[in-house]
Amino acid sequence: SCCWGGPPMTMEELEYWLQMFYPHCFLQDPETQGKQAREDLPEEQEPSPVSDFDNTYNYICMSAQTQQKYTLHTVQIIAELSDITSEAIHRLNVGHYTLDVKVTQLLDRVSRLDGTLGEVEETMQQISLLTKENRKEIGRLEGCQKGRRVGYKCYLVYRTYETYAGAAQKCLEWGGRMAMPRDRKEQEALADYVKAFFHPGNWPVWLGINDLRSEGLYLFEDNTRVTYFQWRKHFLSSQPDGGKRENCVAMASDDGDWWDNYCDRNMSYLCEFDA
Ligand SMILES: [Ca+2]
Repeated sequence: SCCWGGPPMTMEELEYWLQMFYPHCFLQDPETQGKQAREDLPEEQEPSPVSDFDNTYNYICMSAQTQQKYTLHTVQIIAELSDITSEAIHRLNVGHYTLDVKVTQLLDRVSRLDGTLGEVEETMQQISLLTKENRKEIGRLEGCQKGRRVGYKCYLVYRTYETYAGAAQKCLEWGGRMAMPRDRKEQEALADYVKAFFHPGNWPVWLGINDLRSEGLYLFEDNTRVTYFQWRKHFLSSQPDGGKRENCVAMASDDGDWWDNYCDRNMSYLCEFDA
């Protein structure tokens, strides 16, 4: 007999147990229970219920002859499966090789693109540098072409409004520096130019002079000391009068006099260029 009447087991345990001790028995799926054709089974071995365990499942036992037939069939299926598996493994291998080649090609392309990108970046840096140099060259040319030449330098007014620091930056970008009238001759030429430029208006324009580092000690933008001054002198308002609050110097366009101002005030500015 192959009938089982022991304590409850899980389905897996039961299947394992059956295979170990009753290899010619198998569990019958409840779906097909009663519908399955019985022609392979000898009549004397009708399926019997598992009374003490779970009566919704049957397990079926086969005669040695039927078992042989089933085993042969299984071997055939395994052989077919083996062929299919080999074919699948072969195709996977081919696929893997193809992917490997593609990945290598992609890595190669990425590497070449990386190189090209590097070259492009270098070129752009060169262009940017050349653009800056060009702007400086244009600035220098404009400084003397549009501005006023005084000895070995040219002054040029820029009408856009900048803070003192902004104006200093702009003058450098134009290839020059903030205007630094160093003596009476330069001061008078500059005053004349600025007056003519803004006539008939009167506007303040930044010069490259400040006492930012030390109150009352006036320095040019190149950190040299100012020795010639053109402060406005008037009984109502004598300059400089801003103390530590006003540390940047602007020229009034009507008479060329100097006034101290808040450095963050926005106004037109003067640059100078080498002639
Ligand atoms: Ca001051």
